[in-house]
Amino acid sequence: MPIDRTVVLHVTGMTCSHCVASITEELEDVTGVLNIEVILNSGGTSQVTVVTDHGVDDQALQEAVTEAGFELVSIHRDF
Ligand SMILES: [Cu+2]
Repeated sequence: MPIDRTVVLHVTGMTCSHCVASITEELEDVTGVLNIEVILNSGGTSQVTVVTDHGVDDQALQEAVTEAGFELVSIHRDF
């Protein structure tokens, strides 16, 4: 049985619920992504948790964040 794993992204440039919606939309399209959880820190560093069961490509996450118009400052994995 696959185990859900998380990747935590630290993202800057997000300010409101629209930002949360657009980053969620972009990340949902990345292969392997099951769920997204955003803790918005308006004007600061927001925490975006990506849940995956098969692993996910860092480069694809990076591109999704950029596509949404924000900056990925770091990636933390539990695996
Ligand atoms: Cu916004």
